[in-house]
This record gives sequence, structure tokens and C-alpha cells, in this order.
Amino acid sequence: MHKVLSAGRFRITLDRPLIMGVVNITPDSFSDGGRYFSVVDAVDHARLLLEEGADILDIGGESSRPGAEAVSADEEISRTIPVIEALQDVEVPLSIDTAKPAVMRAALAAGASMVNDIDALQTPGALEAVAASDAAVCLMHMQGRPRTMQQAPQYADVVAEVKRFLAGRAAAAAAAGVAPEQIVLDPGFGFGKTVEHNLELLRHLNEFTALGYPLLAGLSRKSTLGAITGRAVGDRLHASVAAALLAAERGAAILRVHDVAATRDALAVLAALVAVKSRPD
Ligand code: HH2
Repeated sequence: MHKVLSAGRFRITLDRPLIMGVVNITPDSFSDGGRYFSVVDAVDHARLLLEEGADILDIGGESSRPGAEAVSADEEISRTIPVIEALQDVEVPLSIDTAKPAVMRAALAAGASMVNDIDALQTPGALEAVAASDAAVCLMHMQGRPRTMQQAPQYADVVAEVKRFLAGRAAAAAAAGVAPEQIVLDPGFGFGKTVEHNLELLRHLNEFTALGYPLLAGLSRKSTLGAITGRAVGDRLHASVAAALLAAERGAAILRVHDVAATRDALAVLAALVAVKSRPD
């Protein structure tokens, strides 16, 4: 039996990895900052990602890259809500990428069906904002805060510690009234992790499925891929597709990516392979 993700009016069967396309309405995101900073540009970009095959759109108004400056809730709302409103007609869930309860509430009222929180609903009021809705939620692990998280990440056992944290946050969400089929977990690649920590998490990603929730993996264009390939952020397409595929093979249910079309093709190859494997010979 396949799991189901319940996100607002959407019920999605998780019988194949889903693609979450990134729509950043920020001047300073690490890979596409400033490129889609007007409502028109962001909406055009979102529609392009849909044509390319995005299953979910993740709309964000604050960069979380290492060293990024914080943005007020009002500023985040003014960046993201007009984009959500302009995308009311789309047939996929819209996710709001925020840690701020006020932004969550505004986005859910405007029609978002999912909350993607890099802070795993730890901000006071965040659990309540999601629990009061029928939206899905992605709970992500981060060590430290975005401004300083990459200075000296430390773990005795990164896999065990991230797993324990995510289990605790899922339990907190469930206790607040969020249904199990609304919860997604994410180890948070690049959020307070060295290259080796990220690789260790990817190696062991399938162990996280034992927590009982769908997994989201966000490796797209991240600096670990730069460290491995020696390539600048604009030149990490091939590495990003490889990483997405490896995450899918290790059980990721949702892949958060900037490059939807390329990821889609890679996943089609994986799907074809799995289909042949399950055919009787
Ligand atoms: N990564 C980024 C932002 N949000 N959310 C989840 N659940 N998982 C991730 O790995 C993740 C995330 C960073 O990527 P991006 O949005 O491209 O950059 P920025 O934070 O600079 O806007």
C-alpha cells in the first residue's frame, strides 16, 4: 500500500517520487536570488516549472542561505502572497517556505496547501497555525541558525541525531492535531552540516523511512555539490540531477529542485528501470 500525502484539497498517492519546484521571490537566494523578484516574473517562472512537470510549487520570500539577512513577516508576506493569489488556478499544491506563523497563516488563507518550515514548527505559534488548517507540513532539521549554521557544525552521530530530532518534531505536530498523512520529514541537507555530514545523511537516507513519514530531500545546487564537482552554483545542474536521483533511490518521496525538467527525465529513467525489474521473466 502506498502512502498518501494530504495537503489541503489535494490527496496525493506517493507511488512515485514527486518533484517540488522552487519559486524564490528573494533578492538574495543562493542560486537564483533576484531572478524572479517581481510578482510577474515569479508567476511566469512558477508556470514554467509546472509545464516542466512540477508536482508541488514551493514559494519562498526569505533566503535561508548561510549568512542570509533576516526578513520581516510583513516583507515576506508582501513578496509571497500576491504570487500565491495569482496561482489559484493551478492543479498542484502550493507550498509556503517559511518559519514565521504570520506568513503561514497569510499563505494558508490565500490558498496554500502546504507549509515548508526549515525550523520544523519550533517558532511559538507555528504548530498552532498548521494544526488549525488541513495543510501538509514539511518538518526540516537544521543545526543552529542560517546566519551562522555553517561555521562549525558538529555531531557525534549525524544520522541518529537528525532522526531523533525529526521523530520528536513529528510527535509534537501529531500531538498538536496534525494528521500523520499531512506530515513530511526532511534531514535538511546543508543546514548546519559539513560536506561529510550531508553525504552521510544521503548514504543513510533510506533509514529515515523507518520513521513512518514521507521524506523530502533538497540537494539542488547546494554547496556540497560544488565541493564535490568544483563547480560554481550556476553550473551544478548535472550534479543536482544525480543527487536527486540518488535520493529517490534511497526512498525520498519529494525532491525539492530548481531544475524540474531535467529531474523529471532522470526520474523517468529510474521509473522505467523499476518497472522492468517488477515484470515476471
Ligand atoms: N533548502 C532551501 C530552502 N528551503 N526547505 C526544505 N524543506 N529543504 C531544503 O533542503 C531547503 C528548503 C535552500 O534552497 P533555496 O530555496 O534555493 O535557497 P535560499 O534559501 O537561499 O532561498
